[in-house]
Amino acid sequence: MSEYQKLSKADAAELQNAGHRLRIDSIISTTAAGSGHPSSCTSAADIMSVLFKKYLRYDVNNPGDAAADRFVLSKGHAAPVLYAAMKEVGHLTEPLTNLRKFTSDLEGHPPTTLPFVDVATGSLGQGLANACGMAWVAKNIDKAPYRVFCMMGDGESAEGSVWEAMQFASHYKLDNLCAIIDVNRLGQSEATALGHEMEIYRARGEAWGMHTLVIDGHDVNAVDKAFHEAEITKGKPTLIIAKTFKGKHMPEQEDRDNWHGKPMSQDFCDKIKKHIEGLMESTDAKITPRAPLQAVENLQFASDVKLSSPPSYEKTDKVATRKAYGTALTKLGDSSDRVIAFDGDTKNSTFSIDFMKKYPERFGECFIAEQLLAGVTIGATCRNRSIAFASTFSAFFSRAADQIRMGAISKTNANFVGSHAGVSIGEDGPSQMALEDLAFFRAIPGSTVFYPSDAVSCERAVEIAANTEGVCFIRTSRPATVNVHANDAQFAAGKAHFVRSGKAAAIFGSGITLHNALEAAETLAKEGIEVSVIDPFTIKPMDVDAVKKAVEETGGKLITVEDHYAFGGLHSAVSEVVCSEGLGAKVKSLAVPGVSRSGKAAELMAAAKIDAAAIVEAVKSF
Ligand SMILES: Cc1ncc(C[n+]2csc(CCOP(=O)(O)OP(=O)(O)O)c2C)c(N)n1
Repeated sequence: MSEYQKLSKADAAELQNAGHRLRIDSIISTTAAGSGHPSSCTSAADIMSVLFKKYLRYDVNNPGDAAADRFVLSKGHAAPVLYAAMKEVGHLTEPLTNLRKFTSDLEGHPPTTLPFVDVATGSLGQGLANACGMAWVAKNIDKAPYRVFCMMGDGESAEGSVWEAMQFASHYKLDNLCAIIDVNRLGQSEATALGHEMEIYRARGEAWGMHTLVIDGHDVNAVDKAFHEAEITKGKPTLIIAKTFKGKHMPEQEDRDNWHGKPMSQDFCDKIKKHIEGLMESTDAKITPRAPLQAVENLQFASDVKLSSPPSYEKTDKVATRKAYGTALTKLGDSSDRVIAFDGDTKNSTFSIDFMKKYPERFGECFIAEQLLAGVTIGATCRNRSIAFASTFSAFFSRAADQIRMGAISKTNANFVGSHAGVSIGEDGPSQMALEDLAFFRAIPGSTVFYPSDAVSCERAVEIAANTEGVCFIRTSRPATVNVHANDAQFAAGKAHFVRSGKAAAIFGSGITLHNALEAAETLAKEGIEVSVIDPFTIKPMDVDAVKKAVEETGGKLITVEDHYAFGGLHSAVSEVVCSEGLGAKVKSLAVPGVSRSGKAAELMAAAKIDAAAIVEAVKSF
């Protein structure tokens, strides 16, 4: 354990001066932009100075290198102080006055287009879960000594997701993680609930299992000592709770309400700059950031991860797609030790348990904390460190909608697998049924939405998702169903399968409703009515050629049948193609009309009119 060496007077002066330079740069850049959050930057400036100049290990010319320590600015609105820090150490040469300009990557909140930003932040309360994912991967997958730091605001800490993340960090003994709360007493519209009640923060941090330190966040000596202690603390993550003042060293703004998110006028800017320059001590000390301890291989996005063996089912096997997910994930895990999985205490229902049993060291239990689950998974995949899958009941991903939305902004490659879709889960009732999930995941930019209908296609969906960039969502079903596709069937995103062909109508079904459609087709065939039954495989992208073919062959008689509410799912996807391609077709929608209830799956599907009988009726009433 290395002994703490107190800062020399000269080094302390230099770190203090650097803090002042970060303040000045944050104020100047936000004044130039005419918007931004200078007062939120100035409270954090001294902590940023010590962290970026003395503690973070990175190559200033290549801060995105895999070996580098990570920094997550969870209070993303303080982006100017992060840019100022990267300028201070010599990385950023672009004028900070480009802040918030359309032509610059110095966006209002940190974007992942900057090499020193791994996850987009700005929706408060999410950064720590991302940081947990990175630290978990560092420890368990990379097994490398790089560390992860995360800076939050005190207002931000009202988010429950912050404390979910601490619970995860302490459960997994992430001693490579250091969280910081910049307790500047003020939020956006008023003071925070706790103000400067530092002992209450301490008690909370300790209660969540963090090695908790309360310090004066403007005293560089105290900040330095705290970062040292975090570095040598083993077995526990550290939480530094720093008492600071919003608008520190801005004489007319410091510790005053109503200055959040307000840039200074040029006049104020000039005056404050002069004032802060007057506080600087002369020193010739030079402090340069430390290099990483150990090289770590940079990884590209993998696009060649394969199932270790192809699907092998008997035609008559009845297998739920959720079970096939567990099988496929395990097979992917055989092929690549970068495949990892997280779950939210539903692993025996989603079947991620199968993966956990074979690869326990690559499985992370997030417990019943879905925002954490999504945040950790997004953090774990960044810089291509892993191919990560998160699973829970699909309904519960809605709790993490904001994390997933932010994941898209981060350009995440995280994969989300939602089981227990629709009314076909049966007796558990509507609280457990996902009926909006397709609409949500389809709306995410760059997403791919898989809805496999049997075990064979589900295994392939998992394989394709692992190799597909952007957010992938796989919707799995609870009931066991027979296999529709041959073991050697070929699958691709945006490639539908005509499972049956006929001219009376074309029925698009996914998951359980594909089976209902096939049952209906049998019934209709007995009456001499032949219909097409189409398995789209992906609801996004939708196979345009398949929709065109269905329209041509049936004279424009299409039916979509889905175990989902009527808007944003399969009907929307098929109708979008009909509209955008200018196809002459009527698209009848069979979808769950409203809130369901407990009952047998067959009863609930009949009540929702998405069962075989309803499909027969829809075909006949064209
Ligand atoms: C989830 C979320 N809710 C609300 C906001 C709007 N907002 C931006 S900054 C802010 C206040 C943040 O206060 P604090 O965390 O204490 O940071 P400070 O600026 O004081 O350092 C708010 C409410 C947001 N960005 N994200």
